[in-house]
Amino acid sequence: MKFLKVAFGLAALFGDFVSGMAVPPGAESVPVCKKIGVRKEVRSLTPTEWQAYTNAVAAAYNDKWIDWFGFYHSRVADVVHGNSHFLVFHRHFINSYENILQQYNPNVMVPYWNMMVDFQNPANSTVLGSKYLGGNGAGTNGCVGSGVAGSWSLTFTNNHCLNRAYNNGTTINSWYSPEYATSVLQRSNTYADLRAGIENSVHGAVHLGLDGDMGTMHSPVDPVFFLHHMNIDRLYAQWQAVKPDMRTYMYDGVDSNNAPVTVSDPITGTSVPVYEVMRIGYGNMCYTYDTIQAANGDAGALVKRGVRKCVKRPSPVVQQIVQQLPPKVLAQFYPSFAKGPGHPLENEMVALSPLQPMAADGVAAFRAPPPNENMRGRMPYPSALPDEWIRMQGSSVAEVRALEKSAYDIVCALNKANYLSPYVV
Ligand SMILES: [Cu+2]
Repeated sequence: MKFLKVAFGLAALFGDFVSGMAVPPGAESVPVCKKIGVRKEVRSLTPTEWQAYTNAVAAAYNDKWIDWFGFYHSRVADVVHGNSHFLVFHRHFINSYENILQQYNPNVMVPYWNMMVDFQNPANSTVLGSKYLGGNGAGTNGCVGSGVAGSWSLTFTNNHCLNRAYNNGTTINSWYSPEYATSVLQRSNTYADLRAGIENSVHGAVHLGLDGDMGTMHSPVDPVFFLHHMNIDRLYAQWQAVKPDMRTYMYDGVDSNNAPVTVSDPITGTSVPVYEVMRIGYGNMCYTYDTIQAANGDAGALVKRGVRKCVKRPSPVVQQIVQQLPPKVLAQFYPSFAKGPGHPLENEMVALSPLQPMAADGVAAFRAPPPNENMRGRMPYPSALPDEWIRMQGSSVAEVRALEKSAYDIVCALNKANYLSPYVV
C-alpha cells in the first residue's frame, strides 16, 4: 500500500511523461509558473479582495489603460472573432489586463462573473448592481451611474461616459444557461467545436444584452468585459482539463482568411506563439480557476466557503437530467452523463456553482418548486443575436442560426422532460 502511494506520487510528479500529452515543438521550454493565482467568482470575493481589485482598476483607469484595452481590441477585432483565434486571443488579452493590474498590486487576480447562473433575468443580478459593476445606462447619454465605472470619462473612441442600453429596455432578454454550457462542453470533441458552441451564444448574448459600449468593438472599456471573458476562458480551461492529454494543445479550425490554424501561429498583434497560452500554470499564464482547483481536490478554502471539493455522487441537478431525459436525448445533449455521472468538471456548470445554497453535509441543496407554480423551474429560450452584430463579429448568420436552433432544442428537451432548473425562479 505504501509503495503504491509512492508510485502514485512519482507519477503525479512526472505527469507529463506518463500521461502521453503531445507537447508541440517549442512548448516544452515554456517554464512552469513559480506562483499561481486563483481567479474566483466575483460574488465569492471577500470585501477586502473586491476592494483591492477595484483599487487596481481605478489606478489603471487613471493611467488610461482602460482606453488602451478598448483601442487595442477594436484594432484587432476583425481577425480575432468568428474563427479559431477567438479563445486563444482573448486568453492572452485578459491575462495582459491582469498583468497590468498586478503592476499596481501584485496580489490582485481578476474575478470572473458566472453570468450563466443569472441567465433567466440578467438585469436582476447583483453583479449589475451598485456594489459591483453598475447597471443600465440612464439619462439622455445612457450613462452608467454606479459601480466600478460609475464616474468614468472614457476617451476612446471619443469622450464619453460608460454606456449601457439593456436590450429589453429596463430588463435584459434571457442569456444561455449553465445547462446549455454543460451540454456544449460535453459535446465538443474539437477546439473548433468548442469555440463555435460558445462564441455566438454564451459569449455574444452578454455583449448584446448590455449593449452600449459592450455592443461595440471597444467593449473592453466596460468593466463587465473582463469578468465576462474570464468566465469564457474558464469554460475553455475546464474543457481542456477534462482531457488534458488530448486537449491542452488541441488547436484546429481556420483563421479569418479561412486558412487552417496551427499552434505556432502568433497571437494576433504579438509575437507570442499560440502554444504559449494554451497550458495554464505555465509561461505567463500563472492562474487557475476556483472551480478547477476544487475539482482537482485542492480546495480547502472553497469547501469552507461552501463549494464542494469534488463530485462524489451526482448532484440532484445532474440526477434530474440523467433520470428524466429520454436516453436518446440524454446521449444527444449530454454524452458524458449518458455514460455515467460525468467528469467533475463537466458536472461543475450545473452542480458546483458557488451560488447554490449548500446543505449541512456540503451537498448542493435542491429545492423542488411547489407543484402549483407550473412555470417555476421551466427554462426560458435564449434570445437571438441580430444579423448586423453577427456580421460585425465576422461570423456567418446561417451558422449562428443553426447554433441557436440547437440551443432551443436543448431547452425544449429539458422542458419536455419536466426538468426544473434551479437557476430559474
Ligand atoms: Cu473580443
